[in-house]
Amino acid sequence: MGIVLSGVQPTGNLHLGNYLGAINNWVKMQHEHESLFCIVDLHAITVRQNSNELRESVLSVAAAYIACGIDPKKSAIFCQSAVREHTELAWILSCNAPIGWLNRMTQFKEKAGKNREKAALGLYSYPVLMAADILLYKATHVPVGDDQKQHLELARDIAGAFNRNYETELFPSPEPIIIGDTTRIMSLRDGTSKMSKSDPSDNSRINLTDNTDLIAKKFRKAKSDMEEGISYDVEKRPEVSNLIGIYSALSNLSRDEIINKYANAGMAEFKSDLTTIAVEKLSKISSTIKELRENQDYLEEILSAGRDKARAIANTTMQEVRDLVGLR
Ligand code: AQP
Repeated sequence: MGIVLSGVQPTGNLHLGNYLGAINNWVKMQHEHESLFCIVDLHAITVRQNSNELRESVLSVAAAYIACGIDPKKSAIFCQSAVREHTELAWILSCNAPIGWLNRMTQFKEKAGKNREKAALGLYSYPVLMAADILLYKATHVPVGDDQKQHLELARDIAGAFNRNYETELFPSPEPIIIGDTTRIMSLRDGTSKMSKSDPSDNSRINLTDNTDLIAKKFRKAKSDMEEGISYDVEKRPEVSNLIGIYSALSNLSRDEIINKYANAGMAEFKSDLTTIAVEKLSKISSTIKELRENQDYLEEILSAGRDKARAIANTTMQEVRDLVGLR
């Protein structure tokens, strides 16, 4: 049995990418490991957030975790900023992380874009805070989508650097768990960029709270191409390949089985069946999110219990870290 840690930023509506790339795997893993699932609001503020929306969004993400199948009796669900040790450890780790390692992070380059000089320091050092999130609980397994692989490798390097610098074996090397063929769900409007909460076009993603009509509309409007039929080729047909990937992840059919199934069918039939499968999977999740969202007291209770469980572990680790570093 290991320790599982993962999280999502409360930056908007959770979408199919968050579900298939991350949360769906957490649900399975919580039965095999001690699990902690964080709502990473400190990561969210690396870009400007409205404070009221941020506070509310933490509750929505907690509701989504539970609706997707995270069992709060088994797993701790908590808000990152409620456990102050995350930021304390992040500072200490940042003193052990060479700038050269951070300079390689592609997500910073993508998110900062041309405005790099004006990007916040927190956006740049975000991966160090993520390393702290993981190492604070001595997590051994970190289930994430493919987009987080580089940050996980950095967390492993930072764990190694700290252990070497302080001649200790305090931090285990966290293993990235990236499961299945469909580990990066792409935008429905552009098959070369990932499905994302912050994409200005709502049509680019399927939100976990979308109703049947919206899901049908979004898949109907999803970009495809001029080629005949259904075939998988990420380079030449990124959008169609993404839809096949989504179909496969939702149905447990392999890509080849899907391609054979629609060998003589058109795009409209394929998209209509994809809608049916998505609605089947998501309608229960979306109605449970709505129900839970109306029960704020229950969500607050879950978050408090999760916070207490997380704090107990975080406290012990930080004491060990302070002793090693020589802090009073
Ligand atoms: N498109 C995706 N496909 C597969 N997995 C994904 N994840 C996110 N998008 C996809 C996985 O979901 C977990 C939580 O991600 P996050 O919300 O904390 O941050 P993110 O990766 O930056 O997601 P977004 O939607 O793009 O958020 P914004 O727009 O706020 O930056 C992670 O495990 C991630 O891999």
